[in-house]
Amino acid sequence: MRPENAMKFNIDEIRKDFPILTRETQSGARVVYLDSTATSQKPVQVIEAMNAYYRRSNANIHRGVHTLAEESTALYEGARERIARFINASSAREVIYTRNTTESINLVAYSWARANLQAGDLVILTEMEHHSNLVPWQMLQAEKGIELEFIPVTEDGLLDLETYKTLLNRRPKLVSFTHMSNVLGTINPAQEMIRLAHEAGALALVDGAQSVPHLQVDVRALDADFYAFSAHKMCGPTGIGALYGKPALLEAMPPFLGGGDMIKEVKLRSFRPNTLPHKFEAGTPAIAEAIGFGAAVDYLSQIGMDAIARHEHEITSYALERLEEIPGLKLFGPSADQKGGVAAFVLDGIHPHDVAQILDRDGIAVRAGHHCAQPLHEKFGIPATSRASFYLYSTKEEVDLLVNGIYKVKELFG
Ligand code: C6P
Repeated sequence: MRPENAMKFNIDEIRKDFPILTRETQSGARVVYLDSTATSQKPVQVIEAMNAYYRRSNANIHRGVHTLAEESTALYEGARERIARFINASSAREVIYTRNTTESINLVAYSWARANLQAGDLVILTEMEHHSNLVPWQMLQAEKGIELEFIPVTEDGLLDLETYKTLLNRRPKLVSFTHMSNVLGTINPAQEMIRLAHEAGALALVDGAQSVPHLQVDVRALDADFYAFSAHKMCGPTGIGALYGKPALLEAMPPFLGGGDMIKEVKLRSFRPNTLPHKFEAGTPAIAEAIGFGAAVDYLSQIGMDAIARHEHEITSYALERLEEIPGLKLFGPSADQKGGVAAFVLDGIHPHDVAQILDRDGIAVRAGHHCAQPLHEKFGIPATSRASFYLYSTKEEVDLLVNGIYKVKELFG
């Protein structure tokens, strides 16, 4: 188990770990960072771990016997061990380093799905998926003639589980869904959905891009077959993510990319793939980033995922309460009890991009657009939303600044 609550949750102390939170924009406004769903900020502990690696230990991994190569390999593999523990995988060989959630999902689509799915086989997705859990399956549909069905999203931003149960009667081969929506914030009942998928004879792939950073995720308790996530949304660097997979599945899957490090032996006309997890990691990987990823899970573990989730819940409840007071503002997604720290909204008669641009004048960073979930926006009959999102360093004061900023936007547009 991960070490929990080793330190008391102290927001002032936590904010000191994030140097970027004290910077100002060109207009002299202090940055109010409300875009952690796009990417989180990085604490000094992560920045320093990567810095120290380049200053002291930089060398390629798995290739040399010299001191630096051994140190570098130990740091890279040590990070994997800690990431595995963080999601409660039973062993580090079940954790494949990838570039991000997108690549993790593509790994499953290219390796497992191309080897196991045929024309007519059904894959169930949901209407709230990020493009990274839609497009790889659409590509496979075009290539192999698989079928796709979608669990509908209800008006209040939840998955329609009755329809899911009906779809399962069609004996899908795979159910792939997001644990937490990046737009609605909805936390889906992953354990129940996976159990139902298994009862129907399907495997379950979970997009954990938004859940692993914010919730205590236990892949074994969930019984997920595959679980995908990105370091950059959980205080880690960009350029690295992970795919958890059950070892029996990973063992049976063909390699994804070919090249150095993923092989045991190569002849002119053949090769033998390496053991797990290296079989899926071709070429020189993102070594410093893996070390930063390890430092990020150490950081989050030290604070405690339960404490982080409690703090985010408090901030989100407060934000929803305050935003709901604003005339002409419509929020999307369920109540705070069923969602993570995301508040996507539209303002009557004002384009979401204008909202974001005007907020930016006061240093308030929110994202505007379809957030790579275009079909979900279409479902709600809107092209875009403005989205504020919260993380362990977010404060009620920042929520107040957002609300004041929105009133200013309304005034400006009359
Ligand atoms: N969502 C957002 O602003 P990558 O880019 O591979 O690290 O993560 C992709 C991804 C997959 N699933 C979900 C649920 C996500 O939220 C994201 C990334 C960011 O909402 C960037 S578009």
